[in-house]
Parts: sequence; C-alpha cells; structure tokens
Amino acid sequence: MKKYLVVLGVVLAIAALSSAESVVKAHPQAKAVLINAEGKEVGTATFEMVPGGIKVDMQVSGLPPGFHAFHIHSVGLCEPPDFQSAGPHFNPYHKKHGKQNPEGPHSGDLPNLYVGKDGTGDLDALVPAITLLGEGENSLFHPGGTSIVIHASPDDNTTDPAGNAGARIACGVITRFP
Ligand SMILES: [Cu+2]
Ligand SMILES: [Zn+2]
Repeated sequence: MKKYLVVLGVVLAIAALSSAESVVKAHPQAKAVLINAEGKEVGTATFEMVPGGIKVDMQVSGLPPGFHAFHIHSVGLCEPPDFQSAGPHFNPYHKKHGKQNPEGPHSGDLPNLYVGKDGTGDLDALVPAITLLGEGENSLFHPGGTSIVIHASPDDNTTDPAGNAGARIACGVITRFP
C-alpha cells in the first residue's frame, strides 16, 4: 500500500510539472523597446496576461526628470521625431480620455510615469479588459498593432482626447515575446 502511494505521488508530481509547463507555454507575453526623438533606446516595457487584463512593467532611462503621461496608442508604428505615426490612444471600448473622466477612460490611459533626477524611472500598471490573444478590437495585436508612448508633460487625466500631455518624446512598438 505504501509503495502504491509513493508511485501515485510520483505520477501526480509528473502530471503537475507537465501541466505547469504547458501553462507557461500558453501564457502570452509581449514587449516594447522605447526610442526617443533621436532614435536612441530609452527603455523597455513588458506585458503579460493576468486574470482580468494585462500587467505592464516598464523601465526607462535618459529621459527628462518629472512626471510624464504614458499611454498605449492604437497604431504599432513609431516614426521619430514626433511619433504621430502611433495614432490616438488605444480605445477599444469607445470611451473618452482620462481616468477621472466620467465618460472614460481609454484602455490605453495609464498612470503618469515619474522620472527621477538621474533620468530613470519605472512603473507597473494593470490594464483591465484587454488581451494579448487573437486580433480582436481589445487585443494589443489588433490589425495594425499598438505601441506605447511617453509624453513631455503629465496627463491631467480628464481632457479629451489626450490629457494635455504635450509632445510625444518616446515610443515603442508592442511585439510578441519571446
Ligand atoms: Cu500618449
Ligand atoms: Zn486617452
């Protein structure tokens, strides 16, 4: 009986390991490498699916100190120097701009990024109700893709369509990873 239980335990352990492995494989991730107006690399962001949405984790360096608006934009194209190619904010649910806007927010409206005196900063954010799966309207891989953009000024979290955030100073196309 004891021997049988040991064998059963080993079988269960193997089953648990292989299902953990398949969860990892089925767990989609994405990343973006940010460039500034001169085309120089200034940061990276990673995206992973979590229950209810996507977790964004970003590190930057070489940016002007202070608060900067940070958004997901609806076109996966970053052409310096002005990054207008990235289009408007990612907005699959057709809302108005701003986390404090009663008719908002856009799914792409993220918290302001704080950059310290040394030019570095990092930010973690959770974006509800969007996905890395498929190519539907709420997927970061909808036709044409998506990007992340950092602005010169902070987001006021209310003014439609872009929060009075000023120029686009860095941009990164969101790509599947690995
Ligand atoms: Cu933006
Ligand atoms: Zn917005």
